[in-house]
Amino acid sequence: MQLTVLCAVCLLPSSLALPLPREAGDVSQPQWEQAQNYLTKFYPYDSKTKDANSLEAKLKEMEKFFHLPITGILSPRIIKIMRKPRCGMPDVAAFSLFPDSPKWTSEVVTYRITSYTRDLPQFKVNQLVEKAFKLWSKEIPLHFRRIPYGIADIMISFARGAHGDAYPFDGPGNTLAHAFSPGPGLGGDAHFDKDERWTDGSGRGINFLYAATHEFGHSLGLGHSSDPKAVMYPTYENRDPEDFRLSQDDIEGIQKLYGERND
Ligand code: RSS
Ligand code: CA
Ligand code: ZN
Ligand code: ZN
Repeated sequence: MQLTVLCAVCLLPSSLALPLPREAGDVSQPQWEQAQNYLTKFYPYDSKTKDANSLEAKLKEMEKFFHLPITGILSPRIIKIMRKPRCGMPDVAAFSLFPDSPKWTSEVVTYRITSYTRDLPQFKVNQLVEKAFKLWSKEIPLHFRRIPYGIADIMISFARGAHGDAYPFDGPGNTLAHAFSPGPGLGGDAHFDKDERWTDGSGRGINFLYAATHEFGHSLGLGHSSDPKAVMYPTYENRDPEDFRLSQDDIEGIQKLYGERND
């Protein structure tokens, strides 16, 4: 069981040949060294050729990923992004699984919603959770069953700040939610930051159906995808949450774990 923010233990290739160009005067030595470590960790190889590549090429991949001008030169702007807390998955390949590919082994997986947000009526949250699970169960031979009390495989809650696991939420914005990969105890559980403004699509705020579908992808064993069309893409910004469906990449990822639904 791993939380998405701790989901990859990176074995770093020693592919660092050339040092990274930096904007003269703007980037200090420690920042420059940290940036090189960051790039080696999160961009271990070329996303197309899968070969080890230079630090400059890694930086260009990162700039591309964050839709920044592609310069290959380390700037204070890119350092700011590196400093933001982020998931430990490399931003390469399309879909990804957690190490050891944890998954649910029973055909029926239970869930329980233990707390709610004030932003949406409870029945609406129940509906959207059901809908999010359906998006996944349409593709795989699993059934999701809601239980009203007791311990479910996937415990779902809204919480703010420190909430009993090692990953306190951070107030409005930044991290919106997190979920644990399949397993006992916290495994599979999905937590949503109560400090966000949650919406069913009818008002401004974070689309709960979208976030729930993403989190349940983690609860089922999917890591992040580098495909910007995938629901398992790591960021909410620039998504179109009003009209979304699982992408081919999400479907391939989940079917790799559970196989296809045959009814
Ligand atoms: C997950 O992977 O389960 C969490 C993911 C999420 O919260 N992603 C952050 C995000 O997109 N936040 C949007 C608002 C902040 C924008 C600033 C830049 N930034 C669940 C989503 C996909 C439903 C990732 C993120 C983006 C982030 C951050 C995290 C700044 C911390 C700080
Ligand atoms: Ca937050
Ligand atoms: Zn939590
Ligand atoms: Zn995620």
